[in-house]
Amino acid sequence: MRLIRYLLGKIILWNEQRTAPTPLNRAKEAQQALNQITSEWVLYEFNACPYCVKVRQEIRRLNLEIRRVDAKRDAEHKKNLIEAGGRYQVPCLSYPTSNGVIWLYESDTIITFLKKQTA
Ligand SMILES: N[C@@H](CCC(=O)N[C@@H](CS)C(=O)NCC(=O)O)C(=O)O
Repeated sequence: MRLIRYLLGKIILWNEQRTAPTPLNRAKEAQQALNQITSEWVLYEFNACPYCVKVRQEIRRLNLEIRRVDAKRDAEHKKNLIEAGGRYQVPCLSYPTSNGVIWLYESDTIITFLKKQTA
């Protein structure tokens, strides 16, 4: 079972590389402004989670700089996700607002949010 999970993980990561999208090209100033906005955003993820891959590919395509943390291997990030986010589920995007930090779950919801921010 462990071996199957290991091999599946390898295939997921290999396929992620194989299908990596070309990043959008924007004007330097626009990219800098966007980088500033996303500088405090954090994506909680597992390395070989297919839902996380989906979000990572969209982050690549949209050419966003978003810090990624491993919520499986790193106990501190795992704890933070559960306690502050409320659920141990990845992907989860956390970002600060004037009303506090938002913890956004569900890959499709995250992707919709990312697209909106860059529209
Ligand atoms: N519907 C969710 C599914 C996410 C999901 O199932 N994530 C799995 C990892 S692939 C998870 O967080 N599992 C929690 C655990 O393993 O404890 C999405 O699209 O984001």
